[in-house]
Order: sequence, then structure tokens, then C-alpha cells
Amino acid sequence: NVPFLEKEGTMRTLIRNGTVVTSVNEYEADIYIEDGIIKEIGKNTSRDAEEIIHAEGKLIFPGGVDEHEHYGSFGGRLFETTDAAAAGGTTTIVDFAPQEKGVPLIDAIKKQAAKAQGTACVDFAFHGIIMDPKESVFEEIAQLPEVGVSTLKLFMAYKGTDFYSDDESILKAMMKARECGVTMMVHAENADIINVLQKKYLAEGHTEPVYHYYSRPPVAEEEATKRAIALARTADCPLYVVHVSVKEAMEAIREAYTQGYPVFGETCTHYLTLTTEYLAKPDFEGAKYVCAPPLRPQKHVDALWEAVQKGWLQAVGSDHCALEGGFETKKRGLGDFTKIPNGCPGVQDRLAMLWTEGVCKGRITRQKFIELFATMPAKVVGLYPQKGEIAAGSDADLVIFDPDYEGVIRNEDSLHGIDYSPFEGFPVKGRPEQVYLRGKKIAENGRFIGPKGEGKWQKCRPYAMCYDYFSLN
Ligand code: DUC
Ligand code: ZN
Ligand code: ZN
Repeated sequence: NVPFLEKEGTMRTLIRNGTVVTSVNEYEADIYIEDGIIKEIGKNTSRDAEEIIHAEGKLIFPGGVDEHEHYGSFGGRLFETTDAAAAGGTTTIVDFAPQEKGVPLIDAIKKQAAKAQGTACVDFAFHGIIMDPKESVFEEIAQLPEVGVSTLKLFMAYKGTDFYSDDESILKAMMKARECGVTMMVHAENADIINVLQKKYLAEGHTEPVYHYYSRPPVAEEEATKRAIALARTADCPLYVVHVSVKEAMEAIREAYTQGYPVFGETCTHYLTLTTEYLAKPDFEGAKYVCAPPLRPQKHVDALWEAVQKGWLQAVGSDHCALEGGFETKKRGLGDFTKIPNGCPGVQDRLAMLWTEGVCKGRITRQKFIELFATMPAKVVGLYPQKGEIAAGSDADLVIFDPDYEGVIRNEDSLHGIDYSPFEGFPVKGRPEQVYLRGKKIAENGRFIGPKGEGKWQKCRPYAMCYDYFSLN
């Protein structure tokens, strides 16, 4: 019988005098939280609480929403490593649930959810991936919203593997997706260009990791992006191009949007901060940076910063894929760059890199940072405003951020569970001092303080942001 409890079991937290930062403004306020939900935001609130946090001098962000991750697909480590997300200020992850051949799409989602449940340290949701593009699977797209999935990815790359979808399949999937409000995502790289160039370079005796870049040139991404846009226009379907890495692809997306088509795009932390030179590191070190699309020359990095700043690309994901076995697994590609598995960890460092390289270097405002890191990702997948926002009624997923901290990214401080970080040695400014998931503190000063397994499956709504265009017409 505790006097300050309004009802038994109610947990109340008050964060006092922090600077609330959202995608549209910032202001000093108290945030009152009850049972995991933000109940009130105001000045000098008279609310009482069991937990009172004095946040003077701190910034309060909505917990990060990372809408691009691989916990299992492409050989990524599973959900027990999601403590890395929490430590890095990300409280919601959206994982890709790949379909196995012959298995219905929604069974793949349920199977992946079963792996996350009881293990994930942050809230989680899913995108579908079609890996068995036959007629019956297109009909199954309509079932995705029933299991809380509103996004579906198809691959234009990887011909000769289960990932690959030809144009006919993509068009059919888009037509079905348009009928039921599912947002189509594409991996836009021209598979034939890549296959021919891979064979050519290997035949010439070029085996090193940097040939991953040469065999996947910018034009392969540009062409596929333009083709995906043409297919989406044919299907009258919104399109969200993931992991945009080249200027010309970004420009194609911008051009389509300015012509009035609902075409949007995401880029990723590493395309904003690393260049092709990392792939050329000696002693096979370049393999650590092999991801697809590959890292690009500086010209593209600069164009992508301009694009996120001006709103031509909408969100920044991590494309987190901490390959089971780390660098040792990358060594499968010793002597043949085409056998280096794609993927790099990044969920823990997305906030630090985007803040330090973006806000601190004057490339984006704090508001744009929140938009790219939390608000837009939540909107794209249909989780907004429950996630990605600081407002009464939203989940109390919050980052209390110390802007004065200075440090350096070291893999030994990382929780992603492999032996390297692509951002090793990068100086960072600021860090999440405390991270709250639905009102409960889960991380402090870069450490996860548990308990593990309390992440909840979040059901995404169909007709999410990329469909807003249609409501205007
Ligand atoms: N696409 C991704 O999104 N991630 C890993 C590799 C790939 O092709
Ligand atoms: Zn991809
Ligand atoms: Zn990915």
C-alpha cells in the first residue's frame, strides 16, 4: 500500500527540465510518464512520480527507430544482440524476415517473430521479403497487414539465388501491394551488370575486396532505381528505395517525386560516413566493409548529405548485419571477392555517427536529425506516432542525451557481438546517457542494463507514409 501509487502496478516517471527535441521544434519541459506512455508534457508539472530524473542540460530525443536491420537474414547474428540497439539509443528495430522457398510469407514473419520474442531487448517489427516469387505468393501479400507487416522488400540483384526477383515478379508484387496498402521496398542494383563484371574481374585475376565496388558500379544502382520507379509508376504503387548509395539514384528518386510520383528513399549511416577507400584497405581488412550496395566515392557521400538535409531522401537506417563469426566469416572470400558475405554492424553507432558527422559538423539541424533517426522511419513503416515521437499518447521510448560527452568508437565497447566495428576509431560527440523503453530504463552510458527479452512485437499499419500522397489526390 504505497501512498503515491494511483493504482496498484502503475509506474510513474517524471523527467524534469530537459530540452525536448522533436522533428519540428525543441523546448524545455517536463515529461510525465505513466505505465510506459507519455501522459503529459509541460512546464513545472505538479505531477509526482516514483522515479524523478533531473535532466537539466540534457537533450531528450524520441527513441531511435531503425527500419533496416538483419537479425538472421544474410547471416546476421540474432536478437540476443539487440542490446546494442538499446545502448546506442534505438528502441525500435524493424527486421527483414526472409521467406524460405515454399513457405507462405506470413509463416516466415511468424517464425522470425518467435525468434525475437523473449529475446529482443528493444521493440521490434518486421518487413517481408519475397524469396519465392510465384503466382500464389503475390496473393499472400494481402495477408501481411493481418500480422502487422506493412512493408515488403524485393531484390533486383542476386540473379541465380532465391533473393532475385525479375521485373515481371516485381510488377505483380507492386500491383498487389497497391491494393492492400503495403509499401514496396526494392534493393535496386542491376543483377546482370554485377554478374558480368564479377566474372570479368575474377577472370583477370582480381580477387581483392575493392573489386566488390568495381563490380557493382554506380550505374548498376542508377539503372535499377530508374527501372524500379518505372515499374512502380506502371503499378501506380508507392515505392521506397532502401539503402540508396549513389548520387544518380538519389536524383532519380528526387526527380520522380518532384514529378508527383510517390517515390521515396532511405540511405544508411555507412554511405554517409565511409568511402570506397575502406574497401581498399590492405591485408583483406577491406572485407570488413563489404556490404551491398558497396561503399561509394566521396562525391556520392556529399550528395547523400545534401539529400538528407533537403528531404530528398527520407530516413537513415543502419542496414545492421553483424555477421555471425565476424571477420572470420568474411574470410570465406579470401581469393574471391564475390564470396565475401555482405553486411556490417551499425545499429549501435547510428545515433553517434549521425549526430557527430551530421549535427556537430553543421550538415543537418537537430530537427532533421530526429526526423531521419526516429520520426520518418516510424512513419514509413506505419508505427507513427506510437513510435518516433515525443507527444502525449506516444510510447515513452526516450533517450536522455548528454551533448557534452566526447569519446571514440571502439569495438570493445560495442554489444553487437562480433569482433569489429566499421566505425572503429571515429571520434564522437554526445551519447545516450539513459535510454527508456516504454518508460523503463534499459541502458545507461553505453551499457545495457537489462533485463533482456522485454522487447515487444509492434504491429505496423498499412497505408503508411508513402501512401499519404494518395490521400491528397
Ligand atoms: N541488402 C541489404 O539490405 N542488406 C544486406 C545485403 C543486401 O543485399
Ligand atoms: Zn538490400
Ligand atoms: Zn539490408
